[in-house]
Amino acid sequence: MPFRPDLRWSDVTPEALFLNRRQIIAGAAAAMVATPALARNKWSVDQTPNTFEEITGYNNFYEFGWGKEDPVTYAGALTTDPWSIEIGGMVDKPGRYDLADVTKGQTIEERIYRFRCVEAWSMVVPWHGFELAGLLNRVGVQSGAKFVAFETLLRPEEMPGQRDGSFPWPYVEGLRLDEAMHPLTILATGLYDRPMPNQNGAPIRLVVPWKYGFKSIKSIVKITLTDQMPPTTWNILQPQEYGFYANVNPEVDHPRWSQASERPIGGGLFGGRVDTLMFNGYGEHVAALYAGQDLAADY
Ligand SMILES: Nc1nc2c(c(=O)[nH]1)N[C@H]1C(S)=C(S)[C@@H](COP(=O)(O)O)O[C@H]1N2
Ligand SMILES: [Mo]
Repeated sequence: MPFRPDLRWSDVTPEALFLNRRQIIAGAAAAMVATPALARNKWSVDQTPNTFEEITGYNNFYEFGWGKEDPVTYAGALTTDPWSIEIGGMVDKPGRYDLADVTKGQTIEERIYRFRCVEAWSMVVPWHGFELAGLLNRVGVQSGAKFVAFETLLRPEEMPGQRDGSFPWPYVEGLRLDEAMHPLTILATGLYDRPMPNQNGAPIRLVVPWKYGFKSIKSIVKITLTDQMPPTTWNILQPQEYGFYANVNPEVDHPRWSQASERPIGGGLFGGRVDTLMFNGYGEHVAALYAGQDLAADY
């Protein structure tokens, strides 16, 4: 997001060099198998994660500015403790839940997920988190609820980007209830065995790995169950470019650039583009959610 694919010189690196890099990485991955931090669970991809520096130094968090390095530069000022989430709408136990209460009883797992931004860059991130379904089941989703709406903190004193009044703050996102209940959908509280860095959405953010990155809303303070499709920030701003679903789809281009390939961050000297996978490679788990839908219309 938002206005251009961020092309770099590394995008034009010849494919032969990229293949060479894959061999180097394969060797590095083999050497790391014994590291406990990389223990796999069934939802994790078998790919070497990006470095901590890459994941925490190149971000989109417009509350802190429009540049990729604004979040790492300015997000340190965000107060993340105390933190609570207001959970409401069509739930049995609405209320304001302290962060400790939100995570209570949930199993925090490592999930190594691919992450694909709609701008056509990608990373592999070793998140720590728990299934959103665990929290929704605990608060009790009422029958008739069809969607989950999320909202980010509104705090312009600490978030310089929010002083830009032309943007419809706070950042809002939403999922259909079946998407929200899917085991791949997590609330992440950390990465690389550390609490979530502020620039990545401390203290708790959504991660939906088969959708474009903008769905994975950061620093959540409100979750609402509803029977109406909720408004979402990028759809409000540019509805013809960003839909509600935003499933990663190499066959449906953004009106201003192709989504057929992506630039893995950290490609460096040998970096090149790789093919983007349908549902970001998670199709075997999520394609059934969209049976009968026209994904070109429901983009
Ligand atoms: N509140 C909020 N959440 C957000 C954003 C944002 O600007 N504000 N940016 C989104 C976009 S466009 C992307 S690609 C991812 C980036 O996550 P990362 O910085 O952890 O890689 O966060 C998403 N969540
Ligand atoms: Mo993004």
